[in-house]
Amino acid sequence: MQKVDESKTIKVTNQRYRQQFHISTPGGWLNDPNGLCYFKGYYHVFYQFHPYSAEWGPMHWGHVRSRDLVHWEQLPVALVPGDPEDTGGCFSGSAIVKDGRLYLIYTGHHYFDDGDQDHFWENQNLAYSDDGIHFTKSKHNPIITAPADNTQHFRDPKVWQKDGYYWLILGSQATDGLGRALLYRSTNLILWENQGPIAKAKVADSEGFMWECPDFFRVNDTDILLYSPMGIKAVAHNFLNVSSVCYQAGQLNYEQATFDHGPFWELDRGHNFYAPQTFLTPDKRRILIGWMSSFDDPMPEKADGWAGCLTLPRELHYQKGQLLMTPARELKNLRESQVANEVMTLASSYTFNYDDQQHSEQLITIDLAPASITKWQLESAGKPLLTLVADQASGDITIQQGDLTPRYAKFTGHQLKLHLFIDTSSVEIFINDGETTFTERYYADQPIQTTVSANQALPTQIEAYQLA
Ligand code: DQQ
Repeated sequence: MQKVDESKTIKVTNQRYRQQFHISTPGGWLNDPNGLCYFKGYYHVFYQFHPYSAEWGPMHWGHVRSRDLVHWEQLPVALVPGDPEDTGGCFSGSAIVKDGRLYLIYTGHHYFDDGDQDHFWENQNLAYSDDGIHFTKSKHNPIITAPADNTQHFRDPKVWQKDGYYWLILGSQATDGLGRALLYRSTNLILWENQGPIAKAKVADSEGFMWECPDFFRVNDTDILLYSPMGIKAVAHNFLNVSSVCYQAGQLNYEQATFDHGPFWELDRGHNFYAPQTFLTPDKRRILIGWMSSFDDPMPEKADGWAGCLTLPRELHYQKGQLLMTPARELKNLRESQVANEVMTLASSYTFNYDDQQHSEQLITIDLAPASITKWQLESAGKPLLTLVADQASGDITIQQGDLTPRYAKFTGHQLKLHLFIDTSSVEIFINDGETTFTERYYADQPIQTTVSANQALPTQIEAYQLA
């Protein structure tokens, strides 16, 4: 395998936006989470990584591991591109443990030699490791090449095991220009049979011209296809990011390779969420981690030699026809001390008054009344950086991030429960037990203050924790 040229890697020059408890690079660019798994006593997370600049470039696989899903240790780069089957990049993929060995299945990206970045082809490859640190690319590569009815978009394998077979779902664009998810089957991870598409867009503008980063898993007796479609045009308050994250719920018939599924829904309603991937913990919880950005987001941290981070791990649940995300229970281990615990009537405004709000967790439960309008705000140097407004009468939740256009969600019920994780340059907001999430970045050059307010007196409970 090629090696990273350590003399050319970019270094972090300013700590001002560095995250405290989110996975980010030691310096350089990060995008999708890859290869989420549990192997020999560690959780492993890999990520799309460009170590030589804070911009996207030839993709490597960066690597961290953790004993507890909360504290992460950087490891050497796992995959370096430039070998014959990944000349232009080691693109996204996934991991599986077989016979005590950790396997990575990833996309080899290749450019045609004409200088046009849109002129490429892709295949799928295998690498393995016995210690979970050092990886060898398989001599069998490539293990999958694109079928005849596919365009150049053919990437992001997600692998799992069921009923004596390995299964794999791939992001694809059919030659008719529509995004789809292709199912493959294998007995040995090397030879794969194409089972055909299990789901496909009907119209590119409303369902996507390419489905990136597909994932397929079962939660609460329901099969979920999760994917990141490109090219869906905004409709009212939906699909406002440059690319979306959607899911469809149903039942997969493995023998016939047919997926009987319902409509597709957007997963997270925030500005900064893309390309998530899931895995199963040893105690069988389905955990999701996403990229907390997207390609067109402003990222002021680039000036400091790094770019992008991953979301916190989130537990998935499927209830009442909806995929819910809640913070992984392990995140309680980040709590250092309780800094607020109040039962009160929220009359106009409450200001959190502990010191380091930039590394904290807040839980706010408000009993709503007809026509109540409640607001949570993060500001710095007198300037609002994030503002969330919940309007009981319309059922609208709106979030404003700086000068960007707002994002929206709907809510119902008599309570508004906000669960927030604030890190140096991000806020993840879990609403009403995971019915809605907003994933957001912010950039403050002065300490921040957070407030919650209402247009009328509302019974409210507030808890906050300093996070280490
Ligand atoms: N990012 C990877 C691709 C994937 C895209 C390249 C999604 O494999 O489709 O960095 O962000």
